[in-house]
Amino acid sequence: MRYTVLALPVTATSRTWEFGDNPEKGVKGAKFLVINENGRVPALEDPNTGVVSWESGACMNYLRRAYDKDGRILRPRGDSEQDRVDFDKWEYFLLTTLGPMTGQTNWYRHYNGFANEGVLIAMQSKHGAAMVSWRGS
Ligand SMILES: N[C@@H](CCC(=O)N[C@@H](CS)C(=O)NCC(=O)O)C(=O)O
Repeated sequence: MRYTVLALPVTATSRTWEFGDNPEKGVKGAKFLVINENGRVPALEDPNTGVVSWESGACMNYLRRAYDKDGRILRPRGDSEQDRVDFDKWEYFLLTTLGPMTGQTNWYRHYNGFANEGVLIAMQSKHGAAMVSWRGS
């Protein structure tokens, strides 16, 4: 989502939230749950329109509709059906494969508090799949 914002003619400020239920700073805290009741980042609030969104795909599509109305910046390479499919397939790959695998890999590597053999095997498998995904992109 960060790169979507950077690509568009819009000024944005970002805020970092932390894991946990700290009422002021946590993604499961009261302040953040007003923005995203699912308690996860990314989320966005657009003061220009009052729109609030979460889920990276929904946020990116909103930003495209709101700030790239003519489809000049974030769009398929051309006007053919193949161009549209190429755009869609990379977007879906990002949302359904690369994003989730990378997220799980980060969780198991850096945040999971209890390591055991099953978790380590799962991590290696996820890590491998995420790396293959990144290499292929
Ligand atoms: N499918 C969601 C995934 C969101 C997600 O899992 N975000 C993680 C960080 S990458 C998070 O906020 N985790 C905090 C938690 O689950 O407590 C999206 O694409 O936005």
